[in-house]
Amino acid sequence: MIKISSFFTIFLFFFLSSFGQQPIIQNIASRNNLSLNGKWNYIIDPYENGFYDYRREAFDQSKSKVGGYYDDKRSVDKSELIEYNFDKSPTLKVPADWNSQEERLSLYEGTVWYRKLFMAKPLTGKRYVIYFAAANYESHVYLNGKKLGMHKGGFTPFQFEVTDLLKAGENSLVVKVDNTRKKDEVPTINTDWWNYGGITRDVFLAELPDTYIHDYKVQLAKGNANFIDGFVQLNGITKSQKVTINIPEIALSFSVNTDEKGYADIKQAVKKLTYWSPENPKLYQVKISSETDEVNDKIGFRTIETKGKDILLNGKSVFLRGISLHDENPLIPGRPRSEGDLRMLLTWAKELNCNFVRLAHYPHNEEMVRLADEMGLLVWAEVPVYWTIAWENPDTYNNAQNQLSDLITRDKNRASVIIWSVGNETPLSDPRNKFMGNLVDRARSLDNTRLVSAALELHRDGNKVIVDDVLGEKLDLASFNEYAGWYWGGTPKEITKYYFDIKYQKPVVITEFGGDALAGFHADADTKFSEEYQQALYESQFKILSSIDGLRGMTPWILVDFRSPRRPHPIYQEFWNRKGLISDTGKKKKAFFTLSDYYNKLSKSFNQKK
Ligand code: GCB
Repeated sequence: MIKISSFFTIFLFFFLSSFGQQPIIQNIASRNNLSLNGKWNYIIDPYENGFYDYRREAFDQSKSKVGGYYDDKRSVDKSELIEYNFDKSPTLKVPADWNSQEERLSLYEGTVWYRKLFMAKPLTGKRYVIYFAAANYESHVYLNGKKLGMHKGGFTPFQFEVTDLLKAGENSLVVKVDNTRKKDEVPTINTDWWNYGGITRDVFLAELPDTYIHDYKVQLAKGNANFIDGFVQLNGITKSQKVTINIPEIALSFSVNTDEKGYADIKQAVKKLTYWSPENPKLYQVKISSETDEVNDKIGFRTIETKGKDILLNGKSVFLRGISLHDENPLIPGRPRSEGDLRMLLTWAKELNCNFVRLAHYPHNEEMVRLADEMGLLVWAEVPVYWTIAWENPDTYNNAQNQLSDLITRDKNRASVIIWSVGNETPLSDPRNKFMGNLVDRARSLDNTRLVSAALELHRDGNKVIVDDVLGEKLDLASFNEYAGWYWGGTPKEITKYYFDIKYQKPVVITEFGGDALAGFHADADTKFSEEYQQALYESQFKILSSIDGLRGMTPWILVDFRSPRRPHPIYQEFWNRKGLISDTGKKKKAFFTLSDYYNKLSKSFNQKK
């Protein structure tokens, strides 16, 4: 164990015991890190024998706290009974879902224990944090037999300070990951995507100075393209420090002084900026240095606002030529594992002539959003408040709010992100309106510079398609999913009779439309699941949507076919949702080219009009 001052030990003790999991550290991946990716030994534990004793009492709640698999015991005495053995257990790769790696786990939902041994050389005066970019869904984390804490939510990062538990030499990190679907969780038991389990994103040990830059926001102020409005937050003992923000390319350097809580506002006039846009995704090197720490980031500056039925990016009208995406790359297959997997998805979006992506239905990888920054794609970012949720359970609300807060905390410096979405297709009721309304307020209180929306539902009266969900009053956009020609309304040629009655004087962004097509299945345009049907459906959709006054964008459903347990058709689906414009083997369907042509024309005509 490393030596640290007793004051520091006491501080850490209170810090760890009172918080367990710490609030997210901004840009932690850029720190001095030891990667814990790679092979982890695992034990499948459907009955949770490694967590509960035979009376179903949790070992880690017992007095002795021993007996759980997290002890990572090895037998030293031949008469000793130990019924597990990580050293001799098989391995899974991290980051990755377990379903795609191991036949026995392809349909598994439950607990898997992961164990990683790693060597560390902790230095006196440094602090150490173990960071998980995501694990689905509930994770209990233990270092050298001691519980660090628990995290719920399959798509947001979490971390634990381990300064006083990290050993010089070998360390054992054990994580119990459970992807059991539960009614009161977020998402709930019912979704149209695969419940991939496991440690699905990067894991590392980060080294930080004793007082470090915990969080910062360096973004343009709402409605002022010449003013940076943000903050910096230090964590540690030396809370009052001078912090300097430096953007060398525009020769800007200024300082702020943090208060006794380690906090300072950043308010600074700024000139000569080249604004970030999809056409010119300009990012600046930004250096933030305190007396004890330094962090570097690449940040773009832009404004986003609505005016009547218009969306203005850097003060200019923009049409959001988008596509929806899941965090899944079927060519891998499963959850993406590397930057290349993510870049492939965004490159396809670019080929479609998109300037916008909807990252549905939950927070995607931070790396994805950084790539969108770099490649010039605007982003709709969402939390998994999807379909039905236990609207009246306060724990469920807190969980949803935590996921939203973590998403906003993580991605608030990304110029690409212009919209926070608080959910998708949630059925109307008073408790739901309250729940969703509170999430909207929460998003606005954390970030007043971006738009807030949700993918709403519609209803029909004859040929009239009505969008009048009360939640829409609180949102910045009129955004809704619309499945004419697939779930209702007849064949593609029959749907052109529909027209829209949208109750709000706001820009309209259609968050979904589409239909399934099995790549390579050709028939006439009335035959469901054929490429021709999907193509005709897109063409008819363009006709009906273009009549909407204030149409300012769309994200058809979806870029690539994705796995879904709800799609059992033995010929056309085989547990794939086939609404992709690209198949599970990477083949572009006819509708891919239809949409790319449409967007190409739209980019020219919309620019000319404005
Ligand atoms: C929807 C959902 C999306 C589904 C899609 C479909 O409305 O928002 O998650 O996958 O429809 O294919 O039915």
